Amino acid sequence: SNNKIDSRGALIVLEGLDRCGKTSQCSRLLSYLEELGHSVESWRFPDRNTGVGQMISSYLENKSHLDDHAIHLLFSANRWEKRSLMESKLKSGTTLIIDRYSFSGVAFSSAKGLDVEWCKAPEAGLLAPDIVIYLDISPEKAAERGGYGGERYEQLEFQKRVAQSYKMLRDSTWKIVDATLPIEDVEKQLRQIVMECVLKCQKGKPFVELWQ
Ligand code: Z5A
Repeated sequence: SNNKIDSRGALIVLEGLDRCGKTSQCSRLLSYLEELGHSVESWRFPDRNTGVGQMISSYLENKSHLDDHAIHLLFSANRWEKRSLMESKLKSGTTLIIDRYSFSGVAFSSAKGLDVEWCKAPEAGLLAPDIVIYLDISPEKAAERGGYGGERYEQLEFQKRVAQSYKMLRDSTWKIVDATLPIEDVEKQLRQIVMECVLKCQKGKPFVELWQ
């Protein structure tokens, strides 16, 4: 009937600079929701397992060179490869916790000097997250955490430009969380934000698409 509620899973994205703690928090959220009996999966972009993902991985490891525009489009294609699976998972009631998404795509490429609108264009039509949780940490503090590996973007000056780019992408779906707090305190805040969102989506919050 017309009154039927289209219950669905929530699309939750974590964003932030390298070393902000996204990966740690995604796995904690996954366990938390599983323990509560929710259907939930954690994904990450880039998804290095696909054919496109392998090209991205080799680029990030400095094993291949690609034009800035070309790599931008590969990151975007890597999300498009997963779009229909994403929609069917959400419709079947599975919540997705995603480590990086289109905002990383735009923030990193525009930090290299590419035009922001050009960067956004290939993302239009992907599903918009129900919330974006931005784990906020200064580039200097993030660098202090150590473990900066040899990957392409792991340099302080570049991370400073990425932080600036992220700032202009913020909108009403964003929650900014202080990522310098102890890991358990960050986790506590995230649990609350995520549960609220999961409940809204169970009540049939409509899907929205990015940037059109
Ligand atoms: N990229 C792009 O250009 N375009 C795109 O479209 C997409 C991505 C999707 C690879 O991403 C690169 O691709 C990435 C952006 C670009 N480059 N950079 N920079 P990736 O996902 O493979 O890599 P990453 O996300 O940058 O790195 P990561 O290792 O997964 O970092 P993390 O998830 O933020 O952090 P973590 O592993 O959870 O924590 C880092 C360390 O800090 C670790 O030792 C923790 O124990 C510690 N930690 C965590 N939380 C805390 C707190 N609260 N206090 C103290 N210490 C903490």
